[in-house]
Amino acid sequence: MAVELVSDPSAGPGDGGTRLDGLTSWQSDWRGLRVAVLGLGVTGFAVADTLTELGSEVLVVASQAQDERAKLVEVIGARLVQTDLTSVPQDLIDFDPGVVVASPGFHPDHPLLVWAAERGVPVWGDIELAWRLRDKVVRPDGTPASWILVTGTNGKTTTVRLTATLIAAAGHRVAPCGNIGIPVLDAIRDPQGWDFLVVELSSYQLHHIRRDGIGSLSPLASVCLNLADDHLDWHGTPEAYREAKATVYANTAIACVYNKADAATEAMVRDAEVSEGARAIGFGLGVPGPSDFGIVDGILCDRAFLDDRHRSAIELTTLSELARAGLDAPHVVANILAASALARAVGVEPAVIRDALGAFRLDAHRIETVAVSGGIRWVDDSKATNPHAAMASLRAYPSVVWVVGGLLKGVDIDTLVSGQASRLRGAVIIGVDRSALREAFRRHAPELPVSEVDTDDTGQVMPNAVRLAAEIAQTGDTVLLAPAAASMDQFSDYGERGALFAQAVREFLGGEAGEQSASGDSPA
Ligand code: UMA
Repeated sequence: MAVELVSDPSAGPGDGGTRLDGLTSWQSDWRGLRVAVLGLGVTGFAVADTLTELGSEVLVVASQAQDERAKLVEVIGARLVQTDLTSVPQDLIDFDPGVVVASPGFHPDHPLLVWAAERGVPVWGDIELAWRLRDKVVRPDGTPASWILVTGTNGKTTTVRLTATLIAAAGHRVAPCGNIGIPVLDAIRDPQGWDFLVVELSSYQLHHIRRDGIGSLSPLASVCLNLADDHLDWHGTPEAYREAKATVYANTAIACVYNKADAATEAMVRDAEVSEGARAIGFGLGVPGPSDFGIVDGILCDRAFLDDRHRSAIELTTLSELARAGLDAPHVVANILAASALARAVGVEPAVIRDALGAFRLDAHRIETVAVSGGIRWVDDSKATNPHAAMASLRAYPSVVWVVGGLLKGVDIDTLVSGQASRLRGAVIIGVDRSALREAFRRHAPELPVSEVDTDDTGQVMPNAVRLAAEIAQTGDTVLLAPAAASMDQFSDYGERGALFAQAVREFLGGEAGEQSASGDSPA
């Protein structure tokens, strides 16, 4: 019996594998399994809630921040230890867990993970746990929902939303989940059940998935949209970040979708261990080869999922139709091609894709035109939290006053400034990490007007940034908030940063702001 096994040394540290290998279903016997859950954000709570429901013994180890979740931990039947998380609490040592489930943000060198590794206690992420439990609610044919995985440095959330929208338009029940903010464990426990989960995975989540065990995750289709330096403070090196991202393709059953403009993603597919028969499908803004998605004379085409792909292609939609929906910025078109490839891989018809794209709108703070006034367009792309995203955004406009800066997370800003200097009318620096930016502008655009918002004046960042940008902007220019940096130095998140920018623009422009609205606007 499982409960006895827990007190058996074979379920303890160093040899948890014996029992854990058998825990591959919601129907498995999870009772009495001692699980330490690290972190009490949305993930930690979902993990604790799931495992207590299954009868496991759960100890949540979290920081001292008091919030509603901390109060709920005992209600759901778990124990909570609150510490500063810098050392291993005695309660955890006494608890002697058979497995540790770490929240995504926990760095591999975190003292608690090092402690687990030294004791031989397996460490899972929430994604591995969710995969093992994916059959809680099954489809009429008895199988669990199929998983489609989406990662990449930029465009993940938009592509997840697009993919889910396209598949739902074909009449399937689809849950977008994962790093977009909905733990996969919450999706798999939804009683209504799903045909597909479209799972956004961060590099952190991918790092925490073990691919060697019996519970190995096998998606129907997967994509790494692009790869550029990000989260180096967490992963340590670009190679470690790349390695984490590459695991998205492991065990893929039907289609490994990669970016033809990004050789790193193609190499990941080439090196991946995939299921027999899985195909590599490229996407790109150029003319597609056989097995690719691409563009011919303004027409988005599928040249992968048709029998006669060596001589013909299927039309999906056109760039002019996308422009009408505000979806024609090059990086958005790339996301659309990737999402279409994933949707076609699971059988969605081209006509369904065309109609669904016509009705699709981007989320707020993603290359969103907030006003056009006096011939100047004001665009909120606060979601551009790293240089790669900011580059895609800058490339969508010919002449830009760039509002840039925040927390640079250790990444290189120099290349972005040198590469995009020619399209800049000027720049306004915000945020705390400004020396690298100042230096990059001095080196690569010494004549460019560059203004700075005072770091001390946190509440006034955006009104000041908008005022300074307006002093530089001329008719035909775009004032673009694409900070290339995280927001937490001066804002609660990128959403607040973008909302305060939009508010400041509207206040600055007064009555003129309504001259043209965001929807239907499209970048050059
Ligand atoms: N914590 C510590 N010490 C650590 C790590 C975490 O004390 O070393 C604490 C945190 O302060 C928090 C708790 O542990 O109280 C858990 O935090 P967490 O940051 O791991 O995460 P969750 O709240 O569970 O949210 C996570 C993702 N967060 C991160 O990966 C940092 C969410 O992505 C995701 O939506 C959610 O799981 C559901 O899957 C957010 C994110 O910023 C949006 N992701 C990064 C990104 O997109 O760039 C990767």
